[in-house]
Amino acid sequence: MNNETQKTGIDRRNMLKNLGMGSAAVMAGGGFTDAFAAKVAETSELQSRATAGLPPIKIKSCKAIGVKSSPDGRGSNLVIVKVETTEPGLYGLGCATFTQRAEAVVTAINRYMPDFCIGRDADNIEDLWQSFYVSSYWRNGPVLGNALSGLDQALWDIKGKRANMPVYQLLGGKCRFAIDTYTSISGSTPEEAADRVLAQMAAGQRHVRIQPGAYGGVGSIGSDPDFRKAGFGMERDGYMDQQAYIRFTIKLFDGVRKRCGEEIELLHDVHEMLQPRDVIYLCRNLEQYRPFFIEDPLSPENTHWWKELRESTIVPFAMGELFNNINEFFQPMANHYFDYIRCHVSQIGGLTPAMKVARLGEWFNVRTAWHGPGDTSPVGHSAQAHMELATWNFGIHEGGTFSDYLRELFPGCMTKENGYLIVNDKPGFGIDINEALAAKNPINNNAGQWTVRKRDGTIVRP
Ligand code: GCO
Ligand code: MG
Repeated sequence: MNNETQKTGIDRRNMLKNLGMGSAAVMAGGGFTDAFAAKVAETSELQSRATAGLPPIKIKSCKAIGVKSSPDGRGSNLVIVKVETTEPGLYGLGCATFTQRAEAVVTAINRYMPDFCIGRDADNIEDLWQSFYVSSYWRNGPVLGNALSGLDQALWDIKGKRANMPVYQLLGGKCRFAIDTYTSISGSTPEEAADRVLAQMAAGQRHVRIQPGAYGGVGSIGSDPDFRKAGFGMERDGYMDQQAYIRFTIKLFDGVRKRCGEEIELLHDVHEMLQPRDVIYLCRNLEQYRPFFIEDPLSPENTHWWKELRESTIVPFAMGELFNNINEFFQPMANHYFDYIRCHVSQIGGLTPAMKVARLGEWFNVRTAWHGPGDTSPVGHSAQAHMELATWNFGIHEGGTFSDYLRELFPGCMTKENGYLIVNDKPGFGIDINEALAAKNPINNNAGQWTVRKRDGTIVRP
């Protein structure tokens, strides 16, 4: 017996003795004895059994890395959280991207997270999540939600690396060999859209989202609105003709379905930009083309329309991009109002809450379609993919095609073949960040363009 096993053996005997004394005292109503408290606090024995002999690890540092998604200074602002631990070389990455307010998220992370995190036990993800969630008293909004998502994902990455397993193994292992995806195309005419869908089909995609240019047809349908002529608002404000958009979208589905056939799955994102009654009209007209799903049909202000919308049409719905809190999912899921969960995992709080919604979805036959555009970083896409591999009620993954620059920036980035995303089987999320390259492409305060008006200048809510 070497010194270590000898010591462990003695510790175990002492611990059992003390635990026995402690529980007797508790049962007798005497509270914890000092010996029991000391033994529980001295975690080495219990901890080493729980972590297969690995030493406990604490959070040593955490910081934000803000980086552009393309090297020309345009593209999305991506925010990554990097959490380092007391184990040399062991760190985790998480996605905290809120592209429109990226600098606010960076501040939330760099100014508030280190004080909160440093010295805490990196193993206790649920406890860290619950305590960070209430740490500012006010909660349930973006920015802090993004910061928490980044922290949470980084902790899962650490957990996987520590266990020497990909995260999907920790979540229950694979339910499928790879992850099916949808890609998005737009067309200024149904013919142009059909050509692009055919090209995607030739590249192996089985699901394509079709849009008339930008969301709501902004910038492509009608270009000379009255508010601009009247000098109302700003010159750069977008214009949306809601009825023209509806008419165009119906023609788009008709043209694409006729040219591309029945095999291809077609999707569409309303992006919350219509009034509920108009959504009902649109969806009823799209039913004949059998959409795979219609995305975000209602704005957060109109969610009381769910019952009526659901009863008015049979098209499947994906919902939740603008949800801030997983509690928002419970009622609509329990009522079967929608069919796909669509939250921004990098905003709703990370894997810990997202897995709760995903598992709840299995109960109500609702599948996952996490939000995954260009303003979800490759780290965020990987985190989603690990959940998707391990979630029986997975539906579809958005996007997942990455440029050469993103592949250099995020070594280990997933690959797509035949429309399927493949994760590498490295421990954690299997993805890293090239910090030197990131430093050359910092984020900026380009907040995107979300001011869209109707003809008379009224703001459209996305
Ligand atoms: C999608 C989304 C995005 C959002 C964007 C906002 O379905 O992919 O609606 O494209 O508009 O993430 O920043
Ligand atoms: Mg969307």
